[in-house]
Amino acid sequence: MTLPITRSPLNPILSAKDIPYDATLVFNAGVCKWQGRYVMLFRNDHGIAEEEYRAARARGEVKGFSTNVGIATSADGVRWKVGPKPVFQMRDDEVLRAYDPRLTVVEGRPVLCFAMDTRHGLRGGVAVTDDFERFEVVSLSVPDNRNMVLFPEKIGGRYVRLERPMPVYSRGAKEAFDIWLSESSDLRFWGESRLVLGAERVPFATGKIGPAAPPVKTPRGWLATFHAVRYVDADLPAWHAGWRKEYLAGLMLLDLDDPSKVVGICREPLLAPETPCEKEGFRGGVIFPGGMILEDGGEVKIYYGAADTVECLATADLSDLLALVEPM
Ligand code: BMA
Repeated sequence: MTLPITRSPLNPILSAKDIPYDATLVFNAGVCKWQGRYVMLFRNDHGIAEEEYRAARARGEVKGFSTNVGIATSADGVRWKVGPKPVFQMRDDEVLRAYDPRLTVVEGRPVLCFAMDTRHGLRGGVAVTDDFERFEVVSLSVPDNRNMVLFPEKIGGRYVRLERPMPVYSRGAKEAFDIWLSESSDLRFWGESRLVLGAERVPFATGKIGPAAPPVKTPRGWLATFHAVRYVDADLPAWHAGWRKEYLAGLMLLDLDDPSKVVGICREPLLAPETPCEKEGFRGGVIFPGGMILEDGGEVKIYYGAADTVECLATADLSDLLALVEPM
């Protein structure tokens, strides 16, 4: 089945060669429209070159990248100008790194959701900013939770986020992780948590699923991408042996008034790894959407990390995307 979504001929739209400071893997970006331009925050893993990394892994050593978050801006959402230095980074005795930024403008203010690796587990964070220079972290979850994305407006008087906790004991299968939702009155305290979509309901997932880009509002419901893992039998091209997880982009529609209710889902992956920059890289076969913009004319821009190495763009028509969604 050919789905009505078109990859940008300029892909990858952002990669390490575009970055004016140390950069190796530039991917899993969040994107929003703010004050008349597009703003992208991207993950930058750096500090080790490809050959050095491959050689260390082949010797059985584990080499970690350093990670920061950089900024790029754009007038058209396609061609990007990268800021001179990283804008967001977390590291101390406890915190190893912050990564996978997701951006939502809510009540005119940019909000950043991010993942954080710590010595005591993976946490999901929420930060607010007024200038993309200073970020105030207002909330950090208990472990293990991440992939948080905020809806662009309050629903029923509360802020709402999708998230992906990792229940290792209770789900009966390795990495059977699902999409959840929580609400907050102030972005700090989160509760009323409930299940949105179990991994077993996604026909093309054989492993975990999780939120991807922050949802966009349409007359028929909240349109949301998600990521889904499909295990494969042979190693995929990667900078290390043993990589056997394909990451696919999924599409679902959530109820406008109660977004914990799934109205429908696209039964096929919206995007599966196809092009060289999606199939080959640090971890080949990975597509991970992090940004979605609905333009006034109905065009939807979907930004996604490819192969954990570069950032790509695909576009589709809103009506075509809505037509793909079938009742659950
Ligand atoms: C997930 C996260 C993502 C990454 C993906 C594929 O667990 O770490 O940041 O893109 O794996 O490696």
